[in-house]
Amino acid sequence: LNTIYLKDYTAPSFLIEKTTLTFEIFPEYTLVRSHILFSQNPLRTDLPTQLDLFGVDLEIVSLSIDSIELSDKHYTWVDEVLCIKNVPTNFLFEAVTKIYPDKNTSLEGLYLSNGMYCTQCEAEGFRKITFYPDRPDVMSEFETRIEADLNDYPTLLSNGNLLDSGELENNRHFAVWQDPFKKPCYLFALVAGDLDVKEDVFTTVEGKKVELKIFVESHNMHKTEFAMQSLIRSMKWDEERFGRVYDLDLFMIVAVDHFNMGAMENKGLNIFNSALVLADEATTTDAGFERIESVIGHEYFHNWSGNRVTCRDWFQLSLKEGFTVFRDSEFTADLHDRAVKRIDDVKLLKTMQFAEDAGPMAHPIRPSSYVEINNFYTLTVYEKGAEVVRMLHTLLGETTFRKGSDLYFDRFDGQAVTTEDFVVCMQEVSGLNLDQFQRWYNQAGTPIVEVFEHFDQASGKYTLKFKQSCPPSINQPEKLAFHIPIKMALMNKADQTHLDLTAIDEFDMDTQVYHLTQDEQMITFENLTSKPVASLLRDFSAPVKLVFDRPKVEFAYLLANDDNSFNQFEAGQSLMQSHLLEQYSILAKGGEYQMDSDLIDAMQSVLAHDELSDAKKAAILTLPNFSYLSDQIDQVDVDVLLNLLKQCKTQIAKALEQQWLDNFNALNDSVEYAFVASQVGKRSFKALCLSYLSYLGQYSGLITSLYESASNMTDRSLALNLIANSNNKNQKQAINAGFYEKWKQDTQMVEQWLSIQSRGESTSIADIKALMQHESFDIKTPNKVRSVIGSFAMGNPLHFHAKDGSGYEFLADQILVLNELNPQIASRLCAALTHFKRYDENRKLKMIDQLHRIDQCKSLSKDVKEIVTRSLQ
Ligand code: DPP
Ligand code: ZN
Repeated sequence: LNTIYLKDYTAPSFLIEKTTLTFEIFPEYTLVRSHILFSQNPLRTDLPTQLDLFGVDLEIVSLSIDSIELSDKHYTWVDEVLCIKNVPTNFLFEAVTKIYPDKNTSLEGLYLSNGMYCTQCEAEGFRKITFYPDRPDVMSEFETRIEADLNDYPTLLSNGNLLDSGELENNRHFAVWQDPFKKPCYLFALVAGDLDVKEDVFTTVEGKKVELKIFVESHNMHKTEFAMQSLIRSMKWDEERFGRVYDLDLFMIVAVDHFNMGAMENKGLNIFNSALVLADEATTTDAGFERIESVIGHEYFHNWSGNRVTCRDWFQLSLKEGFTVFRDSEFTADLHDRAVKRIDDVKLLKTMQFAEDAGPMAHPIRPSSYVEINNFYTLTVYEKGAEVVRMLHTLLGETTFRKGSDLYFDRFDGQAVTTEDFVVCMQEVSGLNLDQFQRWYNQAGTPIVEVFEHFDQASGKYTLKFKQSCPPSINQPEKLAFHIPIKMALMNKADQTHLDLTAIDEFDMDTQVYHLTQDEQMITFENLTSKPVASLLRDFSAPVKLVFDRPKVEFAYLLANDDNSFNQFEAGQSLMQSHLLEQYSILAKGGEYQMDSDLIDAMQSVLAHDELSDAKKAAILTLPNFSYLSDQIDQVDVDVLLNLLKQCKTQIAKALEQQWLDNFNALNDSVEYAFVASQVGKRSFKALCLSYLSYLGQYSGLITSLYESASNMTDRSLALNLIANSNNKNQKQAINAGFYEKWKQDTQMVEQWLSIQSRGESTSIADIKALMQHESFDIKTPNKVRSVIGSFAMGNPLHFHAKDGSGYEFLADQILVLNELNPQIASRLCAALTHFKRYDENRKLKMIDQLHRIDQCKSLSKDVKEIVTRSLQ
């Protein structure tokens, strides 16, 4: 395996003045002609004369330099690198290559999706189109001419503005696109297809009219309105909140069914996975609408954080992704319910990213090495990366942070830069020393912050001690102390006021942040009449594990009284978690489950709380999930934990049955559906009530009638999810068959239908295999693979973790098939096997066996090889 290191970075030898491309699309192949003006990079004082270009799966027709054709003795082409020696200082490089998009199942480079040509170039897909310096620090203007059959491909698109178009002989036509902004080739895009277009116009704050176009297959036109409105909201929000104005006259989005990622921010021509753009209330859930809006925002926001200012190299990926995820999460928070958005984000981080940090793929948000960069489009780079930006925002406050981001965009516009460049801007505008903060970019793992408190009634003295540490990760046995912002308040139980924290050295009054920078730090208060209740790490101000062994009554107090919405939620989670972990030890030793009546009381008071919104109630009353809990337990026994969760939910359902039912009935109204925070909150609370009731057996009628009467996909999918868990085989089959019959023409509905079934508690491996035989399944379509195989491996713990190892074997079989077709998708699926350390000995060994079996495959892609090797080392 060839490992690439950050420390080996060198500036490119040659820069590009302009890239001109011609694509001649024919049924059997596509001919790509490139015309590239190179000049020696003035920064390279060693005056290089060797040109290195990347190229993969290309058939060479001709190569030339300054119009002199090269023969194969002029160059070498080994392992993706075409190397031409003795080139002049400035020269024209031309290549004619043949590619075969119809055979391209990797979905990188140029490929076909439902008869439409489209591209995906990030991270290193452009090298499958033509020879090029495929690295983000080589930026160029692009002019692209596309020629294709007029009937089959009436729509021809690329980045920038349309310069020319017209008809050619033989019923062919052409279009020429020009992108005036310099960009790296990973932002290149091309589409040729037969598409309908939804149009609108956005007038920027500067008064410029921007044409907006969303291209879809004609049968999807009725599902484009929401994406269009989301785009308009994104453009407006980025002007208001970040001062970022759109720069071209045209912004296009194209929906494709075959896509490895969610969406791609190509300059002026975003390409989206259909599932993340097409929506209407009949087929899209509340969660789906929110996700679509946020991804439309995310890709649009990349126009500045990613395109205008891009990454120097792929180690800096979090520079654009962490920042852009932060931006899209603020977008959602500003538009909807800030507290609920924060809760959702932190949940994702704690269940998925913390697990990554604790597993074999642990890496800093700026990794120092990789084998295959596609393996680093991770929760760590994205979500933890966003948390690191959020910490900067917390440390600086909104006004100063905005000054920092303005400075960053201004100073580095048109450049390819590093994460240090970003942090330095934040340092300059704030005057804060962020040297230690930079460790967040270089050290992997989730820091642990232990808290100890002591109150002495006689002297009125209260001390709060913080101790930080971070467990070792691969290649990083020792970690240095992090700069951890701990947003906090000390609450006075007697009168609900907060203690005055002005006197604390490390405390910043403006931001309410305590700066933890040492391994250990202590705060002391004198002259208190009673012990305060500490509300720490408010809003989850740092991505750390807070360990604070405190009396349960304090959690109950915070659950009832904390005026920080996130911490109120967190207090409830702590109560549930401690109950579940206590009971887990009892069940693991063969004991019997016993519900804690204090927990029921606490839940009851949440239900009766009149200041809490429906959305908050739903969030607070949801138990920590299987995946999160299994991370808290050493060598978890899957059966014990699943059994525990089931018993606990059943007891909660029983104890509060009348409340769940009353609330369900009250919330189950027939208002006309709208995707607005108040309704979304109602529906999420309603879903929770019905989910608890479903544990009691006698409510299946309620579930089926909700299914039958549902006027929107949120309700319909709730019912379908609960039905998928039930053991009533006949009823389940009838409902599933009916659903498919009704919706089989709608790809997004079929994908959801497959996914719900695959996650169903009563769906066995045999059922999964049967689903893969269903006419709607296709292993070459990533969404289908994710819906069935991914949902099963990540969302069906009961059957995936079957004791006999059959779930693991099944997954390994699929990984081996996909390895040949689409390495990126194969590699993603490996994650479910790599966390074997978490599980009991029997399961652990069976998972390792399957990893070895995969490892023995002779044609293993470097994507899969890297993950498997790291896991087994
Ligand atoms: N398209 C992916 C994203 O926006 C990769 N850049 O995150
Ligand atoms: Zn992104």
